[in-house]
Amino acid sequence: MKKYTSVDDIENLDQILQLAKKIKENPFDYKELGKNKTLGLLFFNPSLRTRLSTQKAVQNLGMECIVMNLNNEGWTLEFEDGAIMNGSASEHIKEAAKVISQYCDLIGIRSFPSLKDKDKDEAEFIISSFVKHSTVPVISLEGSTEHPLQALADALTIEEYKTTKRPKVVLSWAPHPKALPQSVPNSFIKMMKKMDVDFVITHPEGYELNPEITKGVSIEYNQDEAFKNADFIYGKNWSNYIHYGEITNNDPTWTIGSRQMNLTNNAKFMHCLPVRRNVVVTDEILDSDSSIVIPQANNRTYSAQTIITSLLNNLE
Ligand code: AN0
Ligand code: CP
Repeated sequence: MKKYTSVDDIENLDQILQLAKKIKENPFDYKELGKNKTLGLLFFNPSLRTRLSTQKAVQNLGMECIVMNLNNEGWTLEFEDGAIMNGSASEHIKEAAKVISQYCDLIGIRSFPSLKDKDKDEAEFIISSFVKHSTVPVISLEGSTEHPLQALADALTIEEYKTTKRPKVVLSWAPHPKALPQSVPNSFIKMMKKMDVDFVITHPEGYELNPEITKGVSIEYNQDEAFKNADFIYGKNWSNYIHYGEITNNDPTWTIGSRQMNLTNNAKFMHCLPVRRNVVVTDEILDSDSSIVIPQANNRTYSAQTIITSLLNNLE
């Protein structure tokens, strides 16, 4: 593995999941691999889990970590080639990425989409600029179209909690007061396509995601119908992809609660977090035994550690 900015960068998921399980069993067995290595974490947006779990993964590997919030602590960066830099940006990505690469063996970047300029977001403008100008491997800590570390933690969680060989997994849209990225659902869909699961997406009509990503996946507009016999429910809001970045539906009947969960095969409830209680999912579900969002978040450490291990092994 040379970079991890998309679920597409996983060549052999079985191998990666085996490594993740081994790492989770013995997280401190790989301390030699990370010795004298540094991971740089660059955040253009807030984070709780990604920041802390990746730092934890780094500690488990005997590495060092340096973290920077680029939005309010760094120089404003210019990303356009050939820009005349007489505006607010003080430093070009060309210098910044090369300089950071001298301090770090790996670079992780969180950069949410604008949700205004679809073409720029789909080009993963910021992360791909880092990939282009860095001289070390880049990890996405959630980009404008994907959240691949989350998806690997999700895959590991499904592996751990499944009780049948081929579980039914349902990704359900749910309401949210803010316009959110499509990154988490995109990466989750790509991951489910790699796994042996019966996968269904449910969302209101008009909330279709990028058809290149959902190609071949069944879409059920009736949420209750989709939930029938499900083993896993993955709740998540995303903003409209067609009317790009808009909120065109806030129907509270889509809030995931016992009405829908009672239709499932005693399904486990998953969410990447942070989650809005009683908007995305009810207290009743989140506080019940069917919710596995806390162990799911725990798997973020092993997801990050697995990817860092794979990238470091490739540097040797
Ligand atoms: C972000 C999102 O939906 O992509 C981050 C989730 C990991 N969520 C919010 O901004 C609430
Ligand atoms: N799930 C996730 O990535 O959480 P944070 O935004 O808190 O990092």
